Amino acid sequence: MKIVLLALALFMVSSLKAEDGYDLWLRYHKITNPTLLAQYKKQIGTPVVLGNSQTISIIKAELSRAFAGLTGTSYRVLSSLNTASSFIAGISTSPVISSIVKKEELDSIGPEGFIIKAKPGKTIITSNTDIGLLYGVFHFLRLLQTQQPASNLNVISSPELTLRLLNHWDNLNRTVERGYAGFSIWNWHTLPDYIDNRYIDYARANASIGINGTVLTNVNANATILTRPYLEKVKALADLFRPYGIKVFLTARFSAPIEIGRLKTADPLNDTVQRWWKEKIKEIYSYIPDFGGFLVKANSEGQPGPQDYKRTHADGANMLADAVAPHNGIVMWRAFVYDPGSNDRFKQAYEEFKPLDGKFRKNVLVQVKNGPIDFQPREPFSPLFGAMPQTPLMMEFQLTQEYLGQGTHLVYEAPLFKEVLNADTYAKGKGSTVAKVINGSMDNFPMTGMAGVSNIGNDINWCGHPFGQANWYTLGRLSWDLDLPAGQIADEWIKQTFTSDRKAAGVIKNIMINSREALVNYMTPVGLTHIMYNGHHYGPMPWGNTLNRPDWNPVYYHRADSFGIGFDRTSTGTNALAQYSKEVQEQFSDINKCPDEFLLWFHHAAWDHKMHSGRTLWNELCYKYNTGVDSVRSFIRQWNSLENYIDEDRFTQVQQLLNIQLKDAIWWRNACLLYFQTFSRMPIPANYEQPDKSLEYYKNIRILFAPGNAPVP
Ligand code: GCW
Repeated sequence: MKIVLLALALFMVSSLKAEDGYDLWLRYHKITNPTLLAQYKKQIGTPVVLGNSQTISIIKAELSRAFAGLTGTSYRVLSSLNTASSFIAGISTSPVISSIVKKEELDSIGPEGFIIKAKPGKTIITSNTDIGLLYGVFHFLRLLQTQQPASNLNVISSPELTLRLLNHWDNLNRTVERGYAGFSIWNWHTLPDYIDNRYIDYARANASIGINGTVLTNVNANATILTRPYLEKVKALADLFRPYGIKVFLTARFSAPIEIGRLKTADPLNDTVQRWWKEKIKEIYSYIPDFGGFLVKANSEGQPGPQDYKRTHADGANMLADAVAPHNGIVMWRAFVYDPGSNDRFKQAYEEFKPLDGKFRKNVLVQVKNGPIDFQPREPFSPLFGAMPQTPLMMEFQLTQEYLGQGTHLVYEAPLFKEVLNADTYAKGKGSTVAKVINGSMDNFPMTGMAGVSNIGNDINWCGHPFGQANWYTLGRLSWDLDLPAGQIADEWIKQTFTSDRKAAGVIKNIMINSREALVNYMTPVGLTHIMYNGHHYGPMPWGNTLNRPDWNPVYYHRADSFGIGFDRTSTGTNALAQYSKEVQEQFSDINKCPDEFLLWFHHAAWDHKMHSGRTLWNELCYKYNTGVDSVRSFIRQWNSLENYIDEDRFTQVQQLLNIQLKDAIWWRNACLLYFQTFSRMPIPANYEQPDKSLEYYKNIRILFAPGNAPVP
């Protein structure tokens, strides 16, 4: 018996080939369940893909690769029908399709949607365009990879948002601002002549989850990208990405007319400046006829912008919008601004943008970060959502984990994204969720979007931490369908990326689903925010008070004193709450009703304030910090139970990273509790682990070369 078990264990281990993560969620490993395998083989039968274009060739290649991997049998994907054709993919104009799929169905899916119909032994995938067909094919392959039944399907699907984008904060010298996965995947030096296979795999991966655009360059922009030699490089990428349905966008440095155009000004109302941009944009379109347009960070953190000339954000955005409009381009203008004009950084984006509602051209979207401050572990939704009914607002989430443990912590972000999307703005009564603001349904906008600040670099596994890929995957899937539950996205990703073993997949899902709350607990519980280390933002620095802008210092955010802790944003404080609708204000303004997880976002609460849990605020902090640490311990135990289910390389990699995460969680807990204790003067309850080092020890920790913090060239 023992020998049999040992042999079985050895077999399991040796059958799991080392994986480096490069294949992402497109591994196409062989289906081991014999019933499913037989069903899939029957559905595939003799596959045919109709049509003739680069995209169609891509579809054929993907299907051959996937079918061979999933079934262990090689397939030739044919180009024309015969009587045996059992799997048919083709756009709606093919007669065989129009005889099966109803016109109303095709009309309902728009240019990017798709339809899949299957009955035993027959599968039809169709759409109105080749790109829609590509999405449909990837959807079908996802069903197979996640081992769903495939012999009885009636899928009619189209994307909820029109712009589903990655924002790369990649510099031209290949450093990546807030990048934790190596250098930029864009090798500007060897482009346009050298085409790295990664560019193609990047496009495949994005297409497989419906991402249809990429902003190649950092929002802290360098005008050089707009010069001829660089446009040739951009063109090479755009040509590669086009057949995958991916449009290329660039960041526009507002002062480009001065820096590369030798003008004296970049004033958006100046004729010469306007003419310069028109010419420049014409040149861009001569290289890239379907260029998407610009993403702009202006008058924020030292970036140039229209306010340098006493003009508004609308003046700046409209000038660029007018120049790209004849080419069908768009402008995404970021609302991430916080010049210290008011008494609370929370309020600044709203104060600058709300008055501009209705003043932007039709081809402008305002891109808003999910929260009012900056991608913290937990923020209330930005009060701009619901406050600009005449302006399409797009969502900006951060996939790269700048404030979420960076490249070493396992944090699945879908629960964070869903929390924001489901938040109710009450802008038009109950049910006016953030999701309804950004999907355009509340105010009737045809152009909608969501962007994720990319976590991709040139590390072999793309995202550094093996679980970082899940956040990229989430961006694609959620921007296609905002209703997808975090759990379902995790299920899909785990099965495709790691294993479809039910028990193992369940364990991984449990870790993922709880990971964000664990991080909140060991970093910033009860509504604490922005108490990370200066500059690189890795590790705790709640005592930080040395930077010359007050709103860059942690003490600005937590305001701890002998009375208590937290930022009073009610009417007795900065009254930032007034930026929300009445109903939202009511949820937060009463200190006794405010949900515990947002307490310190809105109140300066006494150390002995009674929480909903029944504990005092101080004891709650101690409890939460310890719970966060315990959660990571439990992640480690759970992960360790998977040794026989995951290939050794990825198993060990995650295991080591989880150990770093635990060390960091303990560092966070001890440093924060010891520091806050200097104000509360209360003991850490004896039932918790006591810090084994002094506050001085933690204050003296220096992480000098944390990644992602390179100065912008
Ligand atoms: O959170 C801050 C980051 C900056 C970033 C900025 C932004 C690109 O620390 O690195 O700059 O946000 O979003 O513009």
